[in-house]
Amino acid sequence: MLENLEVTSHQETWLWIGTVGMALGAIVILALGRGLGKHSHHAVASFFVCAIAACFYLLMAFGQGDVIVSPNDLFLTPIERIEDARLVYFARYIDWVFTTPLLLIGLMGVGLAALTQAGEAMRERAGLVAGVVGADILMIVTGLFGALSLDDTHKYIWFAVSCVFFLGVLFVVWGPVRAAAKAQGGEIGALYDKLLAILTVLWFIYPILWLLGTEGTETISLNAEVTVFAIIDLLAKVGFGIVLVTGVKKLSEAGASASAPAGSATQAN
Ligand code: RET
Repeated sequence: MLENLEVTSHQETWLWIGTVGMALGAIVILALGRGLGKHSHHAVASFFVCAIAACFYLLMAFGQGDVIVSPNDLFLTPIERIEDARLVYFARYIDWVFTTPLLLIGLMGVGLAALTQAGEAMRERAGLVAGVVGADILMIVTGLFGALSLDDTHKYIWFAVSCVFFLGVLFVVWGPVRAAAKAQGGEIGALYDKLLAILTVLWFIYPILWLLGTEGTETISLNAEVTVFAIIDLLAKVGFGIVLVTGVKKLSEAGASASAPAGSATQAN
């Protein structure tokens, strides 16, 4: 659709809201993370999730984060072929390829906190983290391939491949990582479950929006898509980061961890 080839002022406004929201979120998370002591890595990772997103939102607000994909023969064919051209905010995928692994590492840092001893436990932890991060990176990259596809067959095959990796991520964080979180006892298990529920609900919106939006079926306008992406991005990054950092802080203040020895079953790592 031709109207979806334009960066409108509505989109610009929401991209600026995304930029400012992420920048403010980064500052708030840094402030909340003060006093986290040896758990400060959670605040550092959550800060960078928001800082990275702020930079990519700024790139998009400046009009530098989108590209028009069009048939190679655009200028040699009748004007109707322009209908096949689409505007793609490719910058989203660069943002996500860095930030989604950091979000998952934050979640798994809570769930796998007890697996810190050298040897078997550490190897199990490394295996789970590598599996989730690998699948997540492929989910984003293949999603980008789909977004850049003009041919519907290519597009939906890439979408399906991306969904398979998404299900792989969910399988691990709902299966073995959740079991390890539960094994650490009540409070850590409860924090993990809360973070997992927030992450799952929000992350499911991304493929749905992709399908409804200009990357997929063009059921909703690019304006609507940019608006909803900005809102769920803020919730998935700033909202998730705040719940993570305040949750870990509460646990460490309650003495569930701070002075416990490394590898203690009650340590929120
Ligand atoms: C894509 C493409 C099609 C299939 C699937 C997707 C999933 C994307 C997800 C993105 C999460 C992004 C987050 C950003 C943080 O702000 C790539 C849309 C499954 C789950 C959490």
